[in-house]
This record gives sequence, C-alpha cells and structure tokens, in this order.
Amino acid sequence: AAGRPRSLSRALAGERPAGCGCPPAPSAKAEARVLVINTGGTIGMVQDAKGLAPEANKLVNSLKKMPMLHDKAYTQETKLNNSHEFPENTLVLPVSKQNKRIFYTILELSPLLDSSNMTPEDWAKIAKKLEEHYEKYDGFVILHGTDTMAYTASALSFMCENLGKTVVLTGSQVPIYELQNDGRDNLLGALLMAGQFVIPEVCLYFYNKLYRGNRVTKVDAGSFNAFSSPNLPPLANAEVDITINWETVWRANTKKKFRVHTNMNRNVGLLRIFPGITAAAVKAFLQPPIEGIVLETYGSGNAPNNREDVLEELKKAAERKVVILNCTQCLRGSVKTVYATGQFQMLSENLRGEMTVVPTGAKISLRDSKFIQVIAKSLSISSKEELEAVRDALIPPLACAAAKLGDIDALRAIAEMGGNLSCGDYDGRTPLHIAASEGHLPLVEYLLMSGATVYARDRYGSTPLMNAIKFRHIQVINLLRETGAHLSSQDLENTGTILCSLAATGDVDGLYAWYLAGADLEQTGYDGRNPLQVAEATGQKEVLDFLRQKH
Ligand code: ASN
Repeated sequence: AAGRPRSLSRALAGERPAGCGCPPAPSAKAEARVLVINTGGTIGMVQDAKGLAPEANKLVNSLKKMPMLHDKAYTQETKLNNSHEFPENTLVLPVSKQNKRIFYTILELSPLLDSSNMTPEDWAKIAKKLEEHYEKYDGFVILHGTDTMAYTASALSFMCENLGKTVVLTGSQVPIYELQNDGRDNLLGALLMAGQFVIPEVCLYFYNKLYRGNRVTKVDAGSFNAFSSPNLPPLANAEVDITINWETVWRANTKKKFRVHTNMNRNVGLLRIFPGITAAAVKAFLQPPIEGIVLETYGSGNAPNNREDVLEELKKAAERKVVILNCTQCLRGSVKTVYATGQFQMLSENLRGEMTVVPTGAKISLRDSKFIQVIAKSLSISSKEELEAVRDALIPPLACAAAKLGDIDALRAIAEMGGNLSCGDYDGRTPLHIAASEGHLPLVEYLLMSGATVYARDRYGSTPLMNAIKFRHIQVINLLRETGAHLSSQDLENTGTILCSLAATGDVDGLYAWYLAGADLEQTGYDGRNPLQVAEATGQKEVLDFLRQKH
C-alpha cells in the first residue's frame, strides 16, 4: 500500500499496515493503537447502597488485573513501562490470532454517566474527543451504557463526516467486575475490531456482532444479546474467526478530511401514530418550538386517510415549515415515500448508510470494461496513476473470482483493462491456481496463452500443477506439463509417503495424477517401503496392476 497514491489509500478508507482484513505479513511489525473513551454505563458500575452506579478511576486498574485484557508480562519486557511514547493508562492486549498487538489507552470522561442521563451535549463531548485524538490512534472504542447506546451510535454516525477509521461503541449488561459478565467479551471484541480492521463507520459491538450504529436498537433488557439490527445484517461476526462483510461496509467515498458536527437542534421529536391518536395530542406535540419530527407511520409509510383532523394538524405544521420525516414503525422494510414535506434535501440522501437503497439501473458486471472507471468515479479519483492503482488493487480478487466461475469473458475484459492475470490474491493464489483447482481446461489454456506463469507459488508453497494433482484434473496436468510445469525438489520432499498412502487406500487416480506430473512412483515413504510394496502388503489389486504396468 505504501506505493499507492495517498488519495487512493484514503478512498479505500485509510488502509494501514495489515488493517484492511488481509492477514499481516509475518515479519510486519503488527501493532495498533486504540483509544477507549469511557463514558460510563453498567460495564464499569459498582454496587452501592442505592444500586449500581459508575465509579471514577476504577476501570483501568481493574483491567490491568485481567490477563485477557492486559498482557502484564509484555509490558515489563517493553517500553510500555514508564515510557513517554505511551500516554498514561495505556494497556496492551495479548497477541491476537491475526498476530497483532493492540495497545489501548483509556480516557475517562467526567462525570461517568448512566446512559439514561445522556443528552446531545454528551454526544458532542464524545465527538470532540474523537476529533482531538483522531490522528493519534488507529481506531476508537467508546464505552457506553446500553440504554441509550443505539441513540448515541446513530447520532455520532451523522456527527462524524468523512470518517476513515473504525469507531466502536460497546458496553455490557453486567459490570465487568462481576464473575459472570458480558463486559470482558464485549470490550475485547470491540478492541479487536477497532485495532485490526478499517471499518470507517460508527459501529456498535455487542454479543459477538458488529452493527452499523445507525441501524441498531436495544431489544432486550435481560439478555446478553441485547441489540438487534433488523434491517441490515451485521457488519461483522466474531465467532471462531472474525468475518467482516466488506461489501456491506459504508465508505465515505471522499478526499475530504474527517470533521465532526456538534451543533445540534433539540427541537425535534418522535411522533408515533396509533389507532386512537387524537388531533389534540398531535396539535400539542407540533407546537413551537418544535422544528422537526420523525413520524412513525404504519407499514410502508401509511397513515389513516380517514382522519382528516390528524392530517390537518400535520398539514398546518408543514406549512409552518416543521420538517416531517416519514418512517415506518415496522422493524423491517421501509417507507415508499421517504418524507412528507420536501424542504430538506439532505433527508432524502443516504448520508451514512442509514437508508436501505434498492439499486436501480444496470448492474455493473465483471464483463463491463467500464467497471474500474465507474468505481474510480465514485471514489472521486481521476488521475491515471490513481486509476491504475484502483485497477491493481481490484484485479487479483476479481480475476480469481472469474477463474473460479470459469468466466473467460470476464478475464478477457480484465486483461483489456491492462490487468495482470498472473497476480496473486491475499494468499498469493493466481487465477491459474484457481482454474487448475477447478479443472477449467479452456480457462487454463486461455491463461497460459495470456502469459500466466506456471511457476507461481501461493502462500502454502503450492503451484497450479500441485493444485491440479490434488483435484486429479488429468487434462489440466497434461497441459501444464506441456507448458513446462514440473515438480521441484521441494514439492517432491514428502511425495514418497503421499504415494504410499495413496497405494494403501487403492487410489489409482491419485497415483496416476502424480505419475503424469512427473513423480517417481518407486520413491519410498517414511518407513522405507515403496508404493508397490505397500500395495502388496495391503492387497490393493488395482494399484498393483497399475504400478506393474508403469514400472
Ligand atoms: N442503565 C445502564 C446504562 O445505560 C444500562 C447498561 O449499561 N446496561 O448506563
């Protein structure tokens, strides 16, 4: 990524070393810094005479004693102790599965709040902290009470413009100090998300799922699984592996700098239509100083059309320039008409992925040679270098996908764009590896005729030929051999044992594949016997016939 034009890195959402989902190179210094802004909430609450309440300066010292959240031994080995490089209250996670060290600094706001006491002024306080520390950290975690966490997440998503880093809100249902709690998992998960992936959104992490902040709602007061995003699948799932749904991730598509908006209008409200609603109640609600309402209507945006009195009040409000945003009370689906009054252009724009947009117009396909240009346009980049950088970033996975499908036309289109069909994906797997694994003979031929190399090795050290052997694609093996592919001494290291085990299981096809690829069928395995001896000992008649014929 280092050689790519700066604006592309931005456009692709601030790619940083090993931060975009690709596993880091083993030699890379894989470190990340995360700022944790603690606003309060149950996660850090302690029981007092009146019930649970937040306690200042307690969390960081407790986290220091939790091995899953602080690697004490590592801090003693490194500069973290008494270092000027790290601010006060910096902790470090044990190395992650993705081989990354996440340092996190806890910044505690004062006073710590139960989130039911939060106001838009508190949102502004958080947003300003994000702005102040934006360039010093790779990602951000906001510890927050669950009661209004979804409101804060949604508000922050709109307050943060051109966000390029991951911001994750989390908290818990049970204090982190209690034996059985959800705080430790939620905090760890949020740190891993913010420290390892560039998901340039305000997100909410809870119970193994990362949600878009403006799509989530608290649905359960008594379960660890407290949040739901009914109208948009999670951005990421943290199960055995962390999987990010990259195609769902919202990106700012801009070259403009991150900024926050903290100037908010509190003269807005939520008005829910229900069957017995009175015109008097609607009238009272819409009185000045109210300037805008979110009107929660039925189904796909329906209000009763036999309630002239209610409609009249809404009409009068609209005439007074009260903004009315029509929204469904259903958890899923959306309204047909986005808004009732049309003064506010921005309300109909999808600013932060808050809307479900049904795509219209022609679908862009791999066959479309304009594909890259379209993407470049939407990323607002135009220079030749940047265009080429986009192409080079996109071609490996596109070409591999086309190879998997056996889609020669798509590969042709990619080649026409100047794409290198020998380039490997994140695992170093080239289209030829894929085509050889799938046994797509015409495609293998096309790739070879287009200059694809038969000597490419993926991260596991495998060549296309080895892939073809593995899946017994005889014609592909022959074609690759014709083109000069061969097994190297490295490939042949354990072949004796592999051949013996094929002989023992009566796998004639497997032996034939290795034979065609150039393997010596008389090679001995780990116990000194050759495949023929193994076949004799195990009584594999077909194998014996085959081997005798080849001897
Ligand atoms: N009342 C708490 C809060 O929102 C609830 C929680 O965090 N689980 O701050």
